[in-house]
Amino acid sequence: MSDKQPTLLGRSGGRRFLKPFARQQEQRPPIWLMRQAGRYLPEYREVRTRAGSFLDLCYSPELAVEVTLQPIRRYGFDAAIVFSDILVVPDALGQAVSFVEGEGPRLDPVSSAADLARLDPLRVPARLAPVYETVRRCREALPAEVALIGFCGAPWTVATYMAGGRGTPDQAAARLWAYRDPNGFDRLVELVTSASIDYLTGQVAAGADALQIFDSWAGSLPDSEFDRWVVAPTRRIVGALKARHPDVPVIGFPRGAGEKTARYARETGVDGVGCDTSLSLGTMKALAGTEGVVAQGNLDPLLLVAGGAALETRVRQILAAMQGLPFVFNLGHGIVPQTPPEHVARLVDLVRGQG
Ligand code: 1CP
Repeated sequence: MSDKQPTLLGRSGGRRFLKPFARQQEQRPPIWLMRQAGRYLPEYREVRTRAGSFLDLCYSPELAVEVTLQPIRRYGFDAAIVFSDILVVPDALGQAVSFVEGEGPRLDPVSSAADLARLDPLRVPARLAPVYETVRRCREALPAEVALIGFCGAPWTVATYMAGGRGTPDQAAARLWAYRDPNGFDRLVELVTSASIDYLTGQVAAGADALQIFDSWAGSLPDSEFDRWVVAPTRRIVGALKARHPDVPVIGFPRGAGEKTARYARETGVDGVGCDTSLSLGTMKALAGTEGVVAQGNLDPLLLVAGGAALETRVRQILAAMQGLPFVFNLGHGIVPQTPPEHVARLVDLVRGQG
């Protein structure tokens, strides 16, 4: 929004990624990709094997820095995203979290006031200190022109894992809890919201230049619940961050929010909106134009697997539609493991105008 420009102008410096947030959009947009570090890269798989458990990797600054930098070395993206996971917050609160090879996260589900009472916000700073150390070392190691993005999961999305004990197709455990006992569920969301504010603040203090809030399951809530569980907690996080660090852009990624995305942009106070694959280019243009936020997105990750003419055609369409608007090129969701690394190189060339 126009009243955000003066504060965000200060920090863009030479970092191309920050320019759209300062309304200094250049001819070619900045590019980074959600989940740009990960299993599609052989050098990631090598470090992952050495690390032992996935959480050990998240909490080992030396290894986490290495996998954060791998995609920057290979592709020269305009931003790095610190290597961690959205589920380090429940882990830090004291919920047992593990990652089962090939199956994803497993948590001891929380479902009652007694379960909540066992979670302890006072554990969070010490448990997450290694992530802050990773941020510090990444900022030191990165080329000056590459921005560093810190992140957390949005309270709603993190709560769906905490309540369900795993990634679920319909987020039923959290939705049912929210319907049956909204005040009890609110205590869980509040706990995660406060921990997330501390977590993001710690990442900025350690050197993060921008932040992203991943609300991967925002789309599972009906209209009647969306404001309470998606908009309100996100607004609280953005407000707290802005009070402390007005010059650090915050991007929200309300995946699946569809027609509610513009309301989300307006009411949460985010500077940028991550657009999922389902949003039309018309909607993205309206977000970046009328709504006054930076639009980020929204190439289908499977086009990056397919490659070839289909990839090129769509990339050119997106670039043409967003020309001149505040825009960051990204996918509409994370890179999938079967992505051929050479297709990522081709994408970067296309966006940089060398294709
Ligand atoms: O063994 C492995 O290598 C596990 C794969 C993996 C990776 C590479 C997981 C497990 N997490 C991560 C890192 C990660 N996760 C990053 C940093 C790397 C980068 O972006 O380059 C980030 C930003 C995340 C965010 C994340 N984790 C989200 C939000 C984004 C999204 O994809 O929707 C979510 C929902 C998670 C939970 C999670 N962690 C891991 C998996 C497999 C999942 C998804 C489980 C499910 O499908 O429900």
